[in-house]
Amino acid sequence: MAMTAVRETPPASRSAPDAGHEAADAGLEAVFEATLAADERVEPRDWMPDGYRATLIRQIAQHAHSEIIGMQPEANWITRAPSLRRKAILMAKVQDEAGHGLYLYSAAETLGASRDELLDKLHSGRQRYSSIFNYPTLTWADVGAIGWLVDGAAIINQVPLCRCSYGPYARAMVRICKEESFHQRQGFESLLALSQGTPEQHAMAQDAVDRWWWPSLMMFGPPDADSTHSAQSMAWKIKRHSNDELRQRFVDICVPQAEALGLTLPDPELRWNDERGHYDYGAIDWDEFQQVLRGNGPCNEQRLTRRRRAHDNGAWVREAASAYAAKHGPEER
Ligand code: FAQ
Repeated sequence: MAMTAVRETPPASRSAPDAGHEAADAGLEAVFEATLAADERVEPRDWMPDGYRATLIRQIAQHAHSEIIGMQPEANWITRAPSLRRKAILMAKVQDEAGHGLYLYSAAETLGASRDELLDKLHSGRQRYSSIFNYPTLTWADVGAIGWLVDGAAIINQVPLCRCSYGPYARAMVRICKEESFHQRQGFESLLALSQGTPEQHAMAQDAVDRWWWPSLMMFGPPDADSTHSAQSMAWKIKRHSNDELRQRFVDICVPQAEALGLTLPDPELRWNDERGHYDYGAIDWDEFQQVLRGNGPCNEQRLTRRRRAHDNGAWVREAASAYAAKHGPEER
């Protein structure tokens, strides 16, 4: 929490009360910039530029929607999990994702964007969710591949967000990252069991990795040269690293993990580059990424249709909660 500056009465307006709005705005902006420069947190009560607020709402909403839509591909396998233990683990994981969505919608609410408004934007296609959740889960091994690769990519992307300049988002990310870290390990362990199982199980694990690898690399967003928001978001310390930096970090971490799993990554150009101190990797199909963003991925339509239906089916719960609140008042809730 930023403790050094009093934002509600900035120096400019205190020393020159008649200097007008411009001086007051400049004073507020100076306090905001000083907070960023000191690596302190901006809090909901603080003044912030409109663009900073809008960028955070966009990113946090997109993130929250991803967590909620991201429940669908894995929930697809709850009834078909191969054992009671795997089923219990998967149910807990999917519930965790719901919880992440709720922390994030709450963080967005502190910026003045209500959950109803954000859900409405998701349902009407005016806000995005991550491209990765538009791919199907065809076999049980996909659940392991999602845990290993998708949660793995999420961690790489989200650990730096624990240092995001906006306090409520940064704090939500701390808890989310702890849980994602657990998810990633369960995915790895599940894939390892398959990889070391029968030849059919091994082939199933390899097939899942072959299908999820490239879409996982796309999760980090477009290449830096095409990233419209990165420069400003990094200046505002919302993002701490560029899309390509994080993507590279992910590749570097995954290669030895794939070896430990006894699986290969589907990229013939993947090789260690001594000069760069990183793995080189092949070209990503950015046309496919753009198609998925435009709504033409394999599951876009199904994901949104199911989400809208789940929301409609939950209308009676929202009505009952509101009626209860109206009857009993806030103190009894
Ligand atoms: N999918 O200028 P940039 C999870 C859009 S993890 C869809 O680079 P930015 C956990 C972007 O919105 C997944 N759209 O954008 C889990 C922008 O379009 P706009 C969620 C994408 O924001 C695991 C345009 O492209 N994680 O859910 C994607 O600076 C397992 C230009 O891009 C987060 O959201 C994409 N992959 O950087 C749950 C993390 N990439 O809005 C269940 C927080 C880019 O102008 C199961 N978000 N776009 O119309 C971020 O860190 C950033 O928003 C990036 C994109 C890095 C995703």
